[in-house]
Amino acid sequence: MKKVAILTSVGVLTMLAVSACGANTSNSNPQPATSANPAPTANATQGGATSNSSANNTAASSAQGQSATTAKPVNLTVQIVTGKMDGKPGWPKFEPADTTLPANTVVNVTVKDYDDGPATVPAGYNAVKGTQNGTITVDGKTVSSIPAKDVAHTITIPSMNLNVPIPPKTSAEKYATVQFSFKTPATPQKLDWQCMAACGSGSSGWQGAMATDGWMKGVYTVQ
Ligand SMILES: [Cu+2]
Repeated sequence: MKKVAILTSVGVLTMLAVSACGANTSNSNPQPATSANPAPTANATQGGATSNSSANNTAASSAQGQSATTAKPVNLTVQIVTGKMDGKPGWPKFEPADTTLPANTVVNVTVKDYDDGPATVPAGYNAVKGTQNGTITVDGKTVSSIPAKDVAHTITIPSMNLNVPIPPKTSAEKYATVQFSFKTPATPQKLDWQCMAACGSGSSGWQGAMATDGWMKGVYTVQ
């Protein structure tokens, strides 16, 4: 009796997952179910919601339960270019500094740092925080922090308690590669990020690029 119930619910979940995928590819409107169920908007963008209202309750709960495994990660590649490269000497720059990310989704970030000089960070900002597993990879090697003297830039999102230290490139490489993953919040919002390594201008190093949107700070819009 119990076995039958489990098998049946697995079957239902499988069918829902299949139909959800079908709905996702055939319907580009990302929010078909907001009127029926306003809470899981993030799930709606994953294709968890079907337009069939009779299946709404089950669809919503199955999408919730499966979001960890069925939500498709997205990739984000970010370059850190030097002032020489971006035509504004002394102004290193993240490209892009502003971007849009889906809610409730794992983002696989690849940072290519062309900058070869370290900068001073406040205590603690050499440690990794808020990523999946609490780690990053630097040129393929998994670490949970880098030496403070080896930090060139950071990607720091205070509202998520996320901090990713980024080392300068070595003379042997074209750029340093840092990779990490993090999960976006479930609800749409703007995530302000800031580099915390004093790589700008002025006596503190916190002016110029550090204080300017689009250079060492920006906004990730979660929707
Ligand atoms: Cu910086």
